[in-house]
Amino acid sequence: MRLDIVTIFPEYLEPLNVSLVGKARARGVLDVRVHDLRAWTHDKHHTVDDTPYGGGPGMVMKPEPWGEALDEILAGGEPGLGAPVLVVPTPSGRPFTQELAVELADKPWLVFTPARYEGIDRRVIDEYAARLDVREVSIGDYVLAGGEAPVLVMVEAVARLLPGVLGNAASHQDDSFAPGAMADLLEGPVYTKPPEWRGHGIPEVLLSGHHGRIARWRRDQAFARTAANRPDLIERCDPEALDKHDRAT
Ligand code: 6GU
Repeated sequence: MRLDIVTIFPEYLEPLNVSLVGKARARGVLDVRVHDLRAWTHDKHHTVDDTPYGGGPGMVMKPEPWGEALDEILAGGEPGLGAPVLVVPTPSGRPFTQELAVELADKPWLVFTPARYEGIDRRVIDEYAARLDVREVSIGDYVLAGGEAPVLVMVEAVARLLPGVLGNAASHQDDSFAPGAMADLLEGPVYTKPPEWRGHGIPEVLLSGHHGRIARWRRDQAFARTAANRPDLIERCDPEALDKHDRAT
């Protein structure tokens, strides 16, 4: 998978050299290219922003550098790659979900345009929406100073779904929010050695060797955690997915 990221803070994307994403890059599974938007400015101060039409606070990112940057990146696709999906991080976008991560993980090429200030001149999005699949995406209901942290979030969520990136293919089968996993419940608690730590033991059932009872216990824990932390997920889940035991809890 190829990823292009255009930003005025290339250093902000350094974490993409570390851990899971860093290893996927080193192994050639991911081809990540970080570009400095200011390379497509032509004035002495490398200006990327200007005051908003209609007045109001803050600054807006000028369209010309984005247009030149995106045109050059789009023209540089290898044969067979086709057109990229353009992912525009913005608090006004559609929610980023596991479902969208799964959809994006199937694309050969993604281009991200993390913005600063009050965002990018709308004409840039309109221009490329006429030619490309453009997704305006938010990572949650809070406001960040820029789209770089959301890009780190989205790239990690997508990269771990790529074939061969996670050590164990089964390890995302029952992720919280994985489609169809554990009937959309959050994951429950996990334990490892030692069997006693600071006076805390391990739930007996996990030491029992009874796979059926262990699966039942894990499901009950997942249900209890979901009810406590995300009652909204219980309310909108299919009643068929809840058994008698859940409904009594
Ligand atoms: Cl994608 N960008 C910014 N600036 N703030 C956000 C966001 C994105 N998602 C949630 N808050």
